Amino acid sequence: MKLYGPESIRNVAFVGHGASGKTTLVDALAFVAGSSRRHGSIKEGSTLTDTSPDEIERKHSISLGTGFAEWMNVKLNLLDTPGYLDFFGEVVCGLSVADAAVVVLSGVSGVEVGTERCWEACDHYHLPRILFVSGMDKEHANFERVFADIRDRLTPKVLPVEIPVGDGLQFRGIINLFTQTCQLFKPGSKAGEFEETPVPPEYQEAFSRYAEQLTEAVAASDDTLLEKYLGGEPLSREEVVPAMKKAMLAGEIVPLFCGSGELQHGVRALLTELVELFPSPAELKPPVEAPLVGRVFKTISEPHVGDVSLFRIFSGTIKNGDEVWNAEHSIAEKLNHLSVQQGKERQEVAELRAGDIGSVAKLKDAHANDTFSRRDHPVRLPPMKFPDTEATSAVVVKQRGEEDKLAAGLHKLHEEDPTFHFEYNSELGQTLIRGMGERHFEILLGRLARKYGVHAELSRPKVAYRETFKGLAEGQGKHKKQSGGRGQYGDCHIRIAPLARGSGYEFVDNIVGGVIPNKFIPAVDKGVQEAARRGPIAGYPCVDFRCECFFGSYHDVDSSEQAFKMAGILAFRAVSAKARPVLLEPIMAVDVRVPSDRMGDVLADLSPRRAQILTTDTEGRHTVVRTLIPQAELYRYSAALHSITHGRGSHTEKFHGYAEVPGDVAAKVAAEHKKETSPEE
Ligand SMILES: Nc1nc2c(ncn2[C@@H]2O[C@H](COP(=O)(O)OP(=O)(O)O)[C@@H](O)[C@H]2O)c(=O)[nH]1
Ligand SMILES: [Mg+2]
Repeated sequence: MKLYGPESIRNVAFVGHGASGKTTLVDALAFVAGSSRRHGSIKEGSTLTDTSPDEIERKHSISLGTGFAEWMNVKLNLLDTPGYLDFFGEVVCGLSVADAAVVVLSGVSGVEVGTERCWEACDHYHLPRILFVSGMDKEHANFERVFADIRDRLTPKVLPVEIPVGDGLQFRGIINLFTQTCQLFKPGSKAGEFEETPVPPEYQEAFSRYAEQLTEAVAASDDTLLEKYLGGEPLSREEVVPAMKKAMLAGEIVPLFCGSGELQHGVRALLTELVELFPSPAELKPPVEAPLVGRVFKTISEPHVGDVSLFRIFSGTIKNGDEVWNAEHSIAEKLNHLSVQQGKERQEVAELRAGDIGSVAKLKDAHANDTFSRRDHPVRLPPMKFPDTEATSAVVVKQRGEEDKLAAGLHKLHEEDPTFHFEYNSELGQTLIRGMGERHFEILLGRLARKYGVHAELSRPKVAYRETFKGLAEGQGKHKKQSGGRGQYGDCHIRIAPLARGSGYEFVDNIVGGVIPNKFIPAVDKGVQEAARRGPIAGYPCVDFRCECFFGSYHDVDSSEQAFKMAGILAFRAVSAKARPVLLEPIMAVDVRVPSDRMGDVLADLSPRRAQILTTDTEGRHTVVRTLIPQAELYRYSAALHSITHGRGSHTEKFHGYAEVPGDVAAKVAAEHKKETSPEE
């Protein structure tokens, strides 16, 4: 491969809603440029960037795929991202190393949830972007409708640079306002063959209207051009393109193109626009000044190869075999077999320069978010910000004895996917996983089975209930045993009193006159604490109470720490049942963000979940509802919210505290506990 310097590289992320045509378009771009050998298809599972068995089977992207197209002596690095929100972490990985984005829309569906979400993410990264309406050949595709949709729901700064000749099944050409020419497709062409013609007469009116809009908007962004324009002089393509590029960088213009990735229409023109309208890394400021800065934005573990790390260089050059410094883990890594990815294929290269994207296999300890630098100039780039997890579940192995393998497999999955987390909760005796949604979990479990040989399934997470007391009570615990030899004697009187929520446990020694010798009092405390691990209602740990030991007796010979601990246990058991015990449940602070027009349905769903609504605030078209919801009511909430809002709602959960469980619910929990502890009944 040729060597490319920063001025001849473009890093472009392809983002948008699922099934809008991103993967097909990326495949077509690489193919039309001559950089990949064949034009693949989703149907046949042969695209450049949907290469994992999951993606081929499900016919949609799941993880970030990378390829490149060499065009006009420029290397276009193409980052194909998945559209489903469950895999939004991959979009973040892609955008964090892109200098620009193509937002792909379906000519049939226009602006969708995923489009809006990706648009916001591009805003966050301040990326210049191009809008591309793909699938113009699909039945019911309609350019004008999609254009209006974009103006209404994404940005008023959209400016068509191409308009189609015919929509849907009539789609037969593209008029380019830059070149002022029309490409008419050869009938039946499958490889984008076209004939260049003047603008057809029936399109003259639309052409003039859009061309006028375009010239005016571009002229308005540049003083010299504006003067010329107002003076009535025509603007040439050579003048318009750089001015537009500048306006795009400033976020003032978003050009709109159209075509068909499947039929490769509009693909050559798009290649040229990507080169001409998007900035090269040479034109952008690197995030920090240092001789070498590279970000690992993704690791993929591949069978037979091991871990492959994808990285982008922001400054400096890396040669094959170079050693780089990973300041995150304070280790040096040797980059052998330096490569670039073309889909799943790796092409070895001698060196990669600033701005470029490459890959390297078998590093010792490199993960997404790590930075490559030089040991004498260590750098750690600020981490990519991944979305908060939306869903929690428990996971169990199907076959006993595979628990260790499960933990190892989950660990690998987490290393590959920063939006996936897991932990073993020893109190509940469950492995809990957190991620973006049910679809995300499903994919992860499939990957776990295929790659790591662990078969596991989702199960409902148990709830970490607590117990506490609402009343005062006192009583005695006496442990006395006389079974030949030395006996055992311990006797204590305790009082239980409630404490404020969150205060934990307190022990008060109120023994007077040495009725219990000092050395045995801590043993009473120990006994109470041990017994309080299993509360009187349903065996959950007791919290937020004070235990006061105020009286007792002892025996000169038979008393021991062990005996007083036993007395403490007996005392707690006797007194706790009388101190009006109640069940507490974990409450989560849940922020739900939904389109305001779905608020009614969302609130209707929240009420049976025993939600306490704190505030509702409007943010543009959205409403954010802050609520407190018992954790027990949140199982599969992300899936429910998804279906109520057609994918437009999202939520975050954070532990808030414990609160008393209403009587009817508590009775159910207690009954379940009884069933579990005495299954023979
Ligand atoms: N007719 C037609 N079908 C397309 C076009 N682009 C994509 N498709 C089909 O639409 C579906 C989704 O395409 P895909 O590239 O996976 O979309 P992505 O989810 O955005 O990556 C697949 O069945 C494609 O074959 C197009 O330009 N024309
Ligand atoms: Mg895709």
